[in-house]
Amino acid sequence: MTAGHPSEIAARAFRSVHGTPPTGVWSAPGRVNLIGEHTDYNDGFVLPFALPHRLAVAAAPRDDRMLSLATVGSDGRVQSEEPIGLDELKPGNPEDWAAYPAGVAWVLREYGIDRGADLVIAGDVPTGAGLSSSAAIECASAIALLGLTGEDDQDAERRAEIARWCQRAENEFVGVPTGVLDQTASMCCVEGHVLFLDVRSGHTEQVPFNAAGAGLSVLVIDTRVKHSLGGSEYGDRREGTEKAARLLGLDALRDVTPETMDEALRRLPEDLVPLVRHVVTENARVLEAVEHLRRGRIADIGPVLDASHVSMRDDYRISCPELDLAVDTARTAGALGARMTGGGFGGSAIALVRESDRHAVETAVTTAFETAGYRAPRLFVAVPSAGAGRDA
Ligand code: GAF
Repeated sequence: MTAGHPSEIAARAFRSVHGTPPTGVWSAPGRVNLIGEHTDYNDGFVLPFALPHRLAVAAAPRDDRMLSLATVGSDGRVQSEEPIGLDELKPGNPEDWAAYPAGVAWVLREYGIDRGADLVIAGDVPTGAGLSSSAAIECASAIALLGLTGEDDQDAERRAEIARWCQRAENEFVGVPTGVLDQTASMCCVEGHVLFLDVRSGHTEQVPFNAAGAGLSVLVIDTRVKHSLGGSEYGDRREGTEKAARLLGLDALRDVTPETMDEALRRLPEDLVPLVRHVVTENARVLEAVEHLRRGRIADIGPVLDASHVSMRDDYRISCPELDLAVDTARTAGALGARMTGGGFGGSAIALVRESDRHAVETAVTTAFETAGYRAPRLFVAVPSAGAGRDA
């Protein structure tokens, strides 16, 4: 990525594309999910925090009900799309990266935000890394379009509502059947905290998370195996769990608890059993992790992270050899716990490490990837950062 903060890069690119400064610049973060995977679309619990990596949107209004979109690539080059009329927006038009901001504009029209705009986008959230670059672009676009109407500084409730609009853009316009985890993380996370979200009730709790203060780090290991949720695997898992809920006569698998799980599993066809077991035990693990964090006992979540990975690897079957190698190597080298994060099938793992062990863990993972003949992983320490907001 070109040097500089994404907001500055977006503002600069805006000036070079349009010859005038933007009206404002808004940005939204990527996320890691500490725990609670594939629970969101089952009405369950999740526990993400926002990354410092952000997608920025420099924007100005237009009077002709057209939307113009441009993006700054990692080489600094600006790619501009032909402006498109708001009435011409429909799923499939436009496609690729432009579908994300366009999908948001398409959804927002239903809520009375129906004015054209010039948007120029830049960011440093790694794409295809399972770190929610899609949600970041959606949320940044949404708050930019709202900001152009004069609406900034949304309260928590409004932010959650905007997250749901962005999820709709992803589901209905882009065509990917994700839950609401990523968009809620991007909109609602607060610096220095993890966000405990009960998807069913919408209840949120900001739980303080100061890993550095406890001598710990959350190390992100981006395997650089491209993860995509557009393929059939994500949708298959989602359909499987929804079918299981239907067969059990429940609204969602959230209604199965560890106490009622064995009885529920006995009533299901064999292929659905591991899927349900993952969702039920993962929800319980989120609750356990939150309990530790509320008491400030960050190190105690290590074994919970480990158990989560095993469940995703063996029951939900969404890991891959590179993620397993990252997790196993990190643990052997001293991590207190490790798991893949996000949708799976590639992307990133996280490892909770003592700061004093971090270097050893990083070296072990890098060496293991080299020995296995895998692409070099990208490693960085994730610090809970701010949610979406106006930058300029
Ligand atoms: C992806 C999806 F976008 C989320 O909604 C969630 O299901 C996650 O995978 C798995 O927990 O990030």
